[in-house]
Amino acid sequence: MTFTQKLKEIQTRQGSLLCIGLDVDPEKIPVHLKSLENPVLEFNRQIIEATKDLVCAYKPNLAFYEAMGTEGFQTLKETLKMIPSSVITIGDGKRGDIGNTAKQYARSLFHDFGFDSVTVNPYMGFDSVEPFIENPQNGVFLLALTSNSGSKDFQRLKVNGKPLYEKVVRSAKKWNKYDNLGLVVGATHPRELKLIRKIVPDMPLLIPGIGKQGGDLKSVVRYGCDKNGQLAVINISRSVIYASQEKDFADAARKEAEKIVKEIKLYNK
Ligand code: OMP
Repeated sequence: MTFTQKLKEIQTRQGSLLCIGLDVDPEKIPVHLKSLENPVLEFNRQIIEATKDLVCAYKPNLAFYEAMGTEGFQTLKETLKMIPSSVITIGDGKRGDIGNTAKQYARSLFHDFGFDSVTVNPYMGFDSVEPFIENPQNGVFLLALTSNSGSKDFQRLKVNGKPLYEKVVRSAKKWNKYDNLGLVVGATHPRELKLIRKIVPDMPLLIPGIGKQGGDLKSVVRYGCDKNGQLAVINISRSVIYASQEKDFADAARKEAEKIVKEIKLYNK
């Protein structure tokens, strides 16, 4: 089964397009956890326990774990063990390097950590992407049009009359011979999201930027889904995992996730 087929199956079974970003900042976790041996791991355990029936994916951003040094790597590995196989994991490291080095990144993320999918920066071209996509079961989300304001600096520049991000989208479509390639499109660009979905009707789109970054959920659902109301993976990190920074944080995260799932269903009719 290819990554895209697996994603569809999981989204159907879970009845959800929501991806929770496990972007855990030790300074933001509730005080009562801070005396534990590994507060971040306990935080993740409780968030996962409280939300695992509401999501299609979890996306730990590697930066938050790398910033904790050796212990962070261990925490990430332990966190991955807690995520049920009924959902997808996305290792968000936005890697990108020459083929020989990319091979090592792919080995680390897919074999050592065991992620189902990863984010990759396509700026260095096909040979930097190839090592990630050679196994159809491994999913790859290429950065196309990112959610941040800096996305205009390069991604929107015109190349032969078309914006650079569109070139990335069309190249990804061509490279997708194993049905395991997807794209990252920020929720902050609804018009472009619609256009991108038209170019790639059958590819997964990872869509971050809802919540703290101000993206609009309704347009993300309307424009980001495929014809069956699937294949959009809508990521929300801070506004779910820090819905409360008190003892009730896991309950609060669940309530927030439930609210979002309900809204997605409403817009996805
Ligand atoms: P929140 O803004 O807290 O929901 O977090 C967004 C998450 O998505 C972070 O892990 C970002 O690094 C990631 N992200 C973006 O915010 N914008 C992008 O364009 C791409 C990503 C990503 O690849 O996930």
